[in-house]
Amino acid sequence: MSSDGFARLTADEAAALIPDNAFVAFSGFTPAGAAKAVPRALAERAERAHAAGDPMRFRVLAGASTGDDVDERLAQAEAIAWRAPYQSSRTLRKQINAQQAEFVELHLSNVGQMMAFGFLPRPDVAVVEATDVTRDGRVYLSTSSGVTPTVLKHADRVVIELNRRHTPRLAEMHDVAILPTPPHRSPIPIHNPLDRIGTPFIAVDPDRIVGVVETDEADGLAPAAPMNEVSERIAGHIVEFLLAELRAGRIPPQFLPLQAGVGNVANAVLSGLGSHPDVPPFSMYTEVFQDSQVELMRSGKLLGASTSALALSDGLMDEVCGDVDFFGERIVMRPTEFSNNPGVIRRLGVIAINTVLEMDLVGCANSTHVCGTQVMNGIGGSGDFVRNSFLSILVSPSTAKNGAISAVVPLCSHVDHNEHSVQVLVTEQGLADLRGLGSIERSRVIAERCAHPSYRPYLLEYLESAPKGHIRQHLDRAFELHRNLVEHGSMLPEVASGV
Ligand code: 0RQ
Repeated sequence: MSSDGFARLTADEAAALIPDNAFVAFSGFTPAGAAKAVPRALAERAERAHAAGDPMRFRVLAGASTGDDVDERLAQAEAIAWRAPYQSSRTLRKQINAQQAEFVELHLSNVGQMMAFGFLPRPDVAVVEATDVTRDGRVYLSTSSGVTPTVLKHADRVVIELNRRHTPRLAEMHDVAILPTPPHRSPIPIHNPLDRIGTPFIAVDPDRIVGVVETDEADGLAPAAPMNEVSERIAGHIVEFLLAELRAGRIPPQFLPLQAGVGNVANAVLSGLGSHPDVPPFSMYTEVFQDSQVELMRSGKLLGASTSALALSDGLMDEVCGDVDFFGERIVMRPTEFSNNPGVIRRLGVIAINTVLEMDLVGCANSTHVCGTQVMNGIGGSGDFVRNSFLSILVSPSTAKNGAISAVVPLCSHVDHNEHSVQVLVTEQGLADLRGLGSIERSRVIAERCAHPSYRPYLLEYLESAPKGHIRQHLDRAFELHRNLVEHGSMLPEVASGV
């Protein structure tokens, strides 16, 4: 026994406590704070069971995507039967699209309350990475919060991965609270991104903690990909637009909190805003704190950030964890039901910038399904922000796969965000401000400003030749570009027609 009073287990011993078909909840929001040693051991155990002819698959939940040790490794072991609410693993994606694993895609803000309402089962086992656990059951989380507080509240049994790599001072960034179920809710008292409403730990009944596995491992996030010309051009359009809004007085002089999705474009927008002398210092209310934000915070341009995870590459994580005196008062890590809370996002007036796969002439957008059938990652937190933000900006390169795919299509093959929520669409070609436009005007602006020149004439012809209606659509041609792609490997009309 150690000073905290909990049994020390090897990862194999902890994995042996998890039976076939168990509902297992892992900590993690991106690779940040994800369980590591136990899911690896669980994958090996499943492989041994399969080799012996025995079934062994699990229902898996985490805050969002995870590190490779959870989704990728367990999927390689063919050990995931069911997954929610989001994933980004290549192997698991293939299995979901081949219907070998079930995938329940959810708005991330909803996951905790769906468990609390009984809409999702209670986890049989929670495997949670922490920096500390006390004899009376206080669990101090590591580099993410996600859905872990709710999972710890509801799981039958808890295994702690005590990761010595992360400083216990991460507690200074955590603000843990759990929403009560209706009718016992009251307004959430977050009036500024850095307001704190909870405690730095989660209190768990110590009798449910079945053991502690000691680890010493980094989250293993790779550094952000360098910006490219397309993302810089998209960022340029957004920065210009936001500055014009600021000058017109529609964005107040102190600016408004930003949310930016993951990836290249988000990095380019943040660095564009960060280096522009006319943009005042701003704050963020977002779900992941990423590499580009560290330097912005150091420079004083980023005043503070509310997030659900520190999704930082290892070197920058060391920098942040090594200077908690500076970062501790500028970063608040919250459970996703708060970081992505629709009411708080609307109250704060968040400006949301998210990436989509495709956008259509109606103003709808698809974040999740290629050609309406093949899931990429999931809706994640994008819906929480798109629907509730002060300004909702959706971006995409105008083409994918070397021009074979147009991101602007007559009708999205799957809709995650509809025209009632989407306000601004941006590609490297230009920016379509859809606020106040009727549907025909909106369609023209999207085709003219956002479509790639190789697809623009097709889209304009499609629109002008369509039967009149509040929305113009050719019911027989709406998916012609998608059919071209499936049948000829390219959406390009001339490839499809053999011209
Ligand atoms: O495929 O990697 O094989 O080349 O999709 O596309 O352009 O690299 O962009 O990595 O940002 O992903 C929407 C998936 C975009 C992501 C999506 C192909 C393209 C490439 C990836 P390859 P890019 P990204 C976070 C908010 C939903 C969740 C969310 C996502 C691959 O942003 O999952 O927003 N979003 N969370 O070639 C077929 C198309 C395609 C296409 C691109 N139309 N058809 N393939 N690709 N467009 C909120 C926070 O606060 C963080």
